[in-house]
Amino acid sequence: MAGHFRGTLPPASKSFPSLPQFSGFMKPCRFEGEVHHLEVRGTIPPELDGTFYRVMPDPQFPPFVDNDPWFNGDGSISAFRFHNGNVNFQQKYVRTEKFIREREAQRALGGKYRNKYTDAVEFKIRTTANTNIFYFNKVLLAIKEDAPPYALDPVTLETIGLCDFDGQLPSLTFTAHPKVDPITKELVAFGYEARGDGTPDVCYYTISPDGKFTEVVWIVAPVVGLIHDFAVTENWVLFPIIPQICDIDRLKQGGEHWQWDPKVPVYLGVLPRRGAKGSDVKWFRAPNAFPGHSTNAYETPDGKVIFDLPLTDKNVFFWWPDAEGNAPDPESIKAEYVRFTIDPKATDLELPTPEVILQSDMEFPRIDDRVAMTRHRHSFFDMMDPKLGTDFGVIAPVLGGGHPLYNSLGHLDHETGKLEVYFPGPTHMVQEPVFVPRSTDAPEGDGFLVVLVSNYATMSSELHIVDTQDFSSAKAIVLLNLRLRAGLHGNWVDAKEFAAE
Ligand code: V55
Ligand code: FE
Repeated sequence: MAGHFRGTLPPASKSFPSLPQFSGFMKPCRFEGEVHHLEVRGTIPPELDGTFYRVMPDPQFPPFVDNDPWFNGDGSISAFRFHNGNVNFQQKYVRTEKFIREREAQRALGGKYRNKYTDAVEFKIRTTANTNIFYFNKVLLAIKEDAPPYALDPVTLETIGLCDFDGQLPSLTFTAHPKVDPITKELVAFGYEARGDGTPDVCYYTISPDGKFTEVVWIVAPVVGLIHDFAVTENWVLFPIIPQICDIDRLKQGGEHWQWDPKVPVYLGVLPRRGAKGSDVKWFRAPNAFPGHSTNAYETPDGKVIFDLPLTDKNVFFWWPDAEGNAPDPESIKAEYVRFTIDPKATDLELPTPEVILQSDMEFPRIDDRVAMTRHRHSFFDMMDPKLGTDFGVIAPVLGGGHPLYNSLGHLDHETGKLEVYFPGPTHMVQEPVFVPRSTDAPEGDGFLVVLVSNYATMSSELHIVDTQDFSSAKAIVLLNLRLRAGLHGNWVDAKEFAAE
């Protein structure tokens, strides 16, 4: 086999390694198919008319590299289609180049996470498309931040092909966290390591609702760090850099893409959203920490930018340690909910200490996307609070591992400071919620959360439907009778959006 692989390729294994990320609930699922008319406990609100799409990393074949992390699995898309109180389920892998060639070869060919020098063959595009599934301009985009998206048919989940936006995509990469402007319907996005592995180049772009690239700005980051999520306001774009650093020589030697660097600050790039030059970017700094997913950002009347997100001083990606091999105990990683107030015009590049808006350990924040880029009053997120009554005795033996764990959902009213908590049950862990408004003109935050839940007593996945006006219990629990692994991101696409086209 001609390729980059430097050693002797080990024979193909028919079993997954006995490691936490391949054990218990994390055993690869690998199921493709459909189940119609899922069993429902309770009543699905009739207002829910649309599809909840989500993606999970799910390796098609056992890896030939050691200790392959959760993040390196092949992207598998789940669709839950809601109509008239009924839910149909469908699941399909993204037909990436890697997936197709591995199926032909009947074995893993891709090597380590984001290290092409460890592959068994040379790929044109080696992405797993495993991080987000996002509806834009009539197609689903299955995205991982190391490559362009793959376009999928929203109805059949069939892969249409790699999406370079008719040749307009200027960057080799595309963020897994693009943002839609709810007013202009533009897609605002970027790629980092945009000129190839280990390059400090970031390419910022805006795409019109019908798919034309408008703004394109190339900027240079102060370090080759991980820019997983970002934030957009009416007039500004923010790029937070996680201090996980890429070194091209380490990659060439077959090492990890990322290494935690406790000496690198959190850089926050601030760029004018429209009409900017690359040199207009300002790189603000905060002390070393791990900035998590962006809730949202918006501007105040006096021209400041508010940016809410989880933040922890620990390396959340504990499977990529620092140069000395140090990584935190996963159970010690707790992110607080913070608010940065940024003056984009400031000449002092040290950011003021952010305000802690919630001390509970939280991640995967979501808002009512109708207020994106403007002031949000409500946010919804995953929380871990062991005091809520999780039965770790039941869960621990079948948990597997290699990913963060959250046992509840939070709803923070940012105006009153009130926190509400939804607890799905003592043998349950939650994935990322999505918010669905009750109606087109419902007030901000009035609607439903749809969340995929892992039940470790039944070893099956469930969808919980929670009314944001009543966090005491779920309105409906949809039983899947299948075990889906820990996933990353999902989105709701309302039937009205399909109908509008
Ligand atoms: C993340 C996930 C990824 C990745 C980089 O959640 C960052 C963050 C599933 O893959 O490659
Ligand atoms: Fe993410």
